[in-house]
Amino acid sequence: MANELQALIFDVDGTLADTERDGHRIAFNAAFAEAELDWVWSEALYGELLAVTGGKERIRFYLEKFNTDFAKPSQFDEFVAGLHAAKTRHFVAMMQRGEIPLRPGVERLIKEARAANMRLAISTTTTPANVEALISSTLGSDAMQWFEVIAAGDIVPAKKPAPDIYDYALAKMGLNADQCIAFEDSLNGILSSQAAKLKTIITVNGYTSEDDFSGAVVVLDQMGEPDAPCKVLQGDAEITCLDLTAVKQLFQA
Ligand code: XBP
Ligand code: MG
Repeated sequence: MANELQALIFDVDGTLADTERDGHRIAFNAAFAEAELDWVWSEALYGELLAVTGGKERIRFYLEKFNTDFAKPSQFDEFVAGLHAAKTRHFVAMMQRGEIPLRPGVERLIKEARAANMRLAISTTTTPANVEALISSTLGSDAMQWFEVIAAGDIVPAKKPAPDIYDYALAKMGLNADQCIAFEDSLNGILSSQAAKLKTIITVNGYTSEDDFSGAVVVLDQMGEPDAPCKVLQGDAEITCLDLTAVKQLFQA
């Protein structure tokens, strides 16, 4: 018999909300335009850039692989940090304007878990200000308090797919991996959660539906709502709406 489930640990980008294509990508492009760079990240190019997590890391990857002719300024680290700070400013403003909603079922599951005194945490590579802006604008100004740990961004040097951000969240909560379950949407996400030995539920999105999720406890198209069911894409669970009972069953299976 496995341990009793103590905590749900959520990834943010792609899992809580579809932030990549219409959020982060747009914010990067706005920062590039503001800096008078002619870089434009199309939807397709951004899909390739998602191979690398972290915005600063993604900018460097773009220059290494897709824009090799760009003459790097002498203060390159500062240049990247400045671009990324502008991108964060744009992204936060977009979230504050409520441009990206939570994915189906996310608010329902988080509220059900809270009502059941389940412990909640966030584990993400994105910048803390982005998490705060998304959570506050969608769940309310006090909702950041619902999560006892917000493990985010540069808090650990090695971002996903490294396990470090999950290890950090577990250590802060004083829990072991076999007492928690992770929610992810991408290959880099599940590589990270599984390297931290966490069982992982996947909800795919447009950029990640072809990723290899062979180790997931289940792969769903979304968490679903009672009147708008989810689809099971991988795994033998019969789930039409990912509620806390279903999460506990997946954890025990
Ligand atoms: C999310 C990311 C992040 C965002 C950008 O991955 O890869 O890098 O795209 O965030 P995950 P910053 O969902 O696995 O956490 O620009 O703030 O770094
Ligand atoms: Mg993600």
